[in-house]
Amino acid sequence: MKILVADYIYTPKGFVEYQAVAFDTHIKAVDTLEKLLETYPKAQIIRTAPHSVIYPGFINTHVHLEFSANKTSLEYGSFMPWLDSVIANRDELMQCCDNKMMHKECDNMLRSGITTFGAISSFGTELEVCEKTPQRVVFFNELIGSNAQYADMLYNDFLERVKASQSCSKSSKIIPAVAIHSPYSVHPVILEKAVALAKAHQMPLSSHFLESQAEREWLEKGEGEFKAFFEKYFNTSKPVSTIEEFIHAFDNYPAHFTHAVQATKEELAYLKSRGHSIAHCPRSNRYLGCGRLAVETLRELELPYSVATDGLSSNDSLSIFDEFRAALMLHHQAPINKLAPLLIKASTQDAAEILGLNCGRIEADRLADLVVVTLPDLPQTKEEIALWSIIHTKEISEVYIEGVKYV
Ligand code: MCF
Ligand code: FE
Repeated sequence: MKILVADYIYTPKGFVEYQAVAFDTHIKAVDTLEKLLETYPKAQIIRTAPHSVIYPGFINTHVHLEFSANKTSLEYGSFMPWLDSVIANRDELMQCCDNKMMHKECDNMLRSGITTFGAISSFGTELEVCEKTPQRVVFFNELIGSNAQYADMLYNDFLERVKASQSCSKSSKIIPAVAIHSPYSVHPVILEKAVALAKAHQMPLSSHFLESQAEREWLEKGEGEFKAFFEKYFNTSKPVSTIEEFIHAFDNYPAHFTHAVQATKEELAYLKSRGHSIAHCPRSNRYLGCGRLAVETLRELELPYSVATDGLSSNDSLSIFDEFRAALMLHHQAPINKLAPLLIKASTQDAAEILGLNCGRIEADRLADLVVVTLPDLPQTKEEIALWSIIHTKEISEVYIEGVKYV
């Protein structure tokens, strides 16, 4: 048994002062050190540095580790030129991206306080790294393929990858999951099969959704920048689904939709009514010229959302604190002191609930995934702790996953 003592603890009831957390693999209790010692007299006491805050480990719900080699290869600024540059550079980027590189990015995530991440896997090449990393990994096997002719072959390849991740799940913290690439790139027949598979095995399910204006124009009218793209690469000039058809494919099983920047309020309200949620990637959206997700509308609709970095294919780091700071800047109209605690909640308890994980909250019986953030000085009020944590944290001071210390 360990007892971690800090000036502040972020609990579901807010920040509490002068308390401590008792845990082994799971959290046992949150109380004063004196009280905890009465119950656990032999526990190892760990005292954190002054001005430290204990948070639940952060959850980065959406990252593409396989694209970690990108620095300047892909074109940022606008979605279609970016997608063209992915097609042109993908093979080389994959070749350069070895286990060492992906392992380093997992370690960077760990040092930013990420104890769980959702790995969107296009090819399955990061499986070994995800098996070995200390973090819990929701391993999202990606299904892609809009051409009916190749759909079965692509679906079978996807099934093989799902099976491989299922066999790893016994000896690691891997949780097998399903990712639909997007409404424009997945044929409705295999989309339906994949959603049914996720439901049958109760696997987390996600999809990129209404990321760019071009995507919306293509799905609605079969026009715009995507038209030339599909004509050039796939010899087709009609989208495989409408927005409505795509959304309805998920009617019977909740999914985590990434981006949704171009979704209307009505569409978002429908997603809410079906128990879905959104992954918000502020830097990716900005770098690919996709616009700003109206998080205030999500709040109004009570549509749950998480915060995610996306991959280095559309970002400059996989740090969750870098992402929080970017979110504070992107949503410049929002009162900063209100937004900061919402981002923290989105990346801990909301993300855990969305992915069906027993972590993300510091309370009894949750997995002991804990992160210590040390502020450079005393916060004046408890209400400011979230903001100071986001502003000042480049690296966290300590990380525990299922009670084991990794940083
Ligand atoms: O989330 C971003 C932007 N939207 C779509 N896809 C990706 C993102 N980052 C990487 N991708 C991958 C995606 O998983 O790029 C490929 C897919 O494998 C694009 S389709 C050729
Ligand atoms: Fe993505």
